Amino acid sequence: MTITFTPSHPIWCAGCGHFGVKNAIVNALATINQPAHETMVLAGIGCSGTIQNNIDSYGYHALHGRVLPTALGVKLANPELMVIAAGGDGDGYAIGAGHLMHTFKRNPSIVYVLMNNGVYGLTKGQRSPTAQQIDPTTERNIDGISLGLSIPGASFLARAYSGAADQLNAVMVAALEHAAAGRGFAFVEVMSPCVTYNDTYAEWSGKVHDVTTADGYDPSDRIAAFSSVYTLAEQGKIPTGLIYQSDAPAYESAWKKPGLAGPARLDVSPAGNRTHYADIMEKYAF
Ligand SMILES: Cc1ncc(C[n+]2csc(CCOP(=O)(O)OP(=O)(O)O)c2C)c(N)n1
Ligand code: SF4
Ligand SMILES: [Mg+2]
Repeated sequence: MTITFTPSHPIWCAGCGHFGVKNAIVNALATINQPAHETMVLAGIGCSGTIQNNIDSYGYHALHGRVLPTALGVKLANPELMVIAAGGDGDGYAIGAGHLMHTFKRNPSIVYVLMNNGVYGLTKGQRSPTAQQIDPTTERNIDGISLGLSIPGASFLARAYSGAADQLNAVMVAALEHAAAGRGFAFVEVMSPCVTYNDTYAEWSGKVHDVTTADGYDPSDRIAAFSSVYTLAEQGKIPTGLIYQSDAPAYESAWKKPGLAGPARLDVSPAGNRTHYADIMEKYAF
């Protein structure tokens, strides 16, 4: 099946980190041979949110902060789809923060790519929840990986950097494979600089540190992952890589029965269900 949708060209500023994120998603879809007509990319509101216009798949532009519940609804309706949610740090850690916690907890097999640039790029550079605060004694920035590590259902926590394409590509492929295998929620935070309002390339290039390069690093060890993330943050580093992966049960495993299609693939037409409707009505007959 061919879809007729033609991706548009990104409208981001030259040098925006979101280009690297888009390339990594496109590359990962190709690497796992994911058909376009079996893929849905949903995005929130922000410069990051326009990414769903630029990828050869079905797409949906959700309300600000509401991309995760919308993506979950799509996955429940059609569990065979590869569902990729995407958005910014404002979208995911501010207005949408509650949804992020509950998605970690539920662990549905969808991918969530959060582009972290420390600002609200689209609305001209206000400070986001990940911004380094002016006075760190009064307000500290949110760390989405630590948040995920604190919630038992979380099954895939990774961070990458737009300025390090090889690692970003590898992490993105692993995330899509995690979701495609029905292993649950694959969370990828990408450090994705906003060159116009918060150009952090020079700073972040010196701070990113791949945790998996440590001797004997075991991504299934939650306590070691916590320790590694905190120790590196104390040293002023940004921990990256596939930080944590577990076999927590996926949300849909509770109700998805073998051989039973999701609601989107069921025949719900009155014509196709006459006998069934007649059986139901029979129960109400006096
Ligand atoms: C309900 C609602 N509140 C506020 C806004 C205004 N708004 C649009 S995008 C945005 C934040 C975008 O920042 P982020 O999610 O970090 O994405 P970026 O542009 O940095 O990629 C805000 C507050 C909105 N569109 N809808
Ligand atoms: S304003 Fe920032 S986040 Fe938005 S497109 Fe430009 S560089 Fe990217
Ligand atoms: Mg942002």
